[in-house]
Amino acid sequence: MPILAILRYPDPRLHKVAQPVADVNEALQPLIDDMLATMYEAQGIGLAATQVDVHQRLIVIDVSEERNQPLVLINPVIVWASAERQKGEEGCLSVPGIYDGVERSVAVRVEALDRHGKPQTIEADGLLAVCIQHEMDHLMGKVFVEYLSPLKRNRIKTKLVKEQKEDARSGHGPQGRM
Ligand code: GNR
Ligand code: NI
Repeated sequence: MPILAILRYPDPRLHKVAQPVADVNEALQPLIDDMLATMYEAQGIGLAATQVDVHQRLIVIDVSEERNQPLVLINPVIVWASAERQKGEEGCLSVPGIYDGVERSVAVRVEALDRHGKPQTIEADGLLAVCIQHEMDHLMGKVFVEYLSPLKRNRIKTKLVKEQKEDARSGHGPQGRM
């Protein structure tokens, strides 16, 4: 199962809007498996297809402690989000080493297809609710740093561009730094 390269901010491809998956079929299964393998390898709790430069509405998530409860959400739609919101610390595999507070709904209800094309409804709160909202933002081309002040965002941009130049020079791959 190949590990996929994760795009790093400020790569403009992170801002592309994903298109709905037209047909959930066998052809999609290798991508799902590769995204799960990539998420586990990177020790993330979620991964959106956008982050591996596939601009389709597909996300994988696993917020379990044992890393054995994979969720696959295809064409996800948030059908309800709590009015109650809370600020929590977020990170992103596409923004390595950066953590900051983002306000999100504390609970959401999501409708999506599973990997077999079967409709599923997920009621989420806690970390799962945060993760779902973070991943759905990716599908819309939005990265969490866009919720931060322009000053913070520009500092992050400068830091990551510098790191990526150093990585390119030393021959370290994109996965070399978290
Ligand atoms: O691994 C991840 N951890 C995380 C922590 C707090 C809020 C959101 C996340 S998602 C992130 C993986 C990722 O970048 N998914 O897009
Ligand atoms: Ni992310």
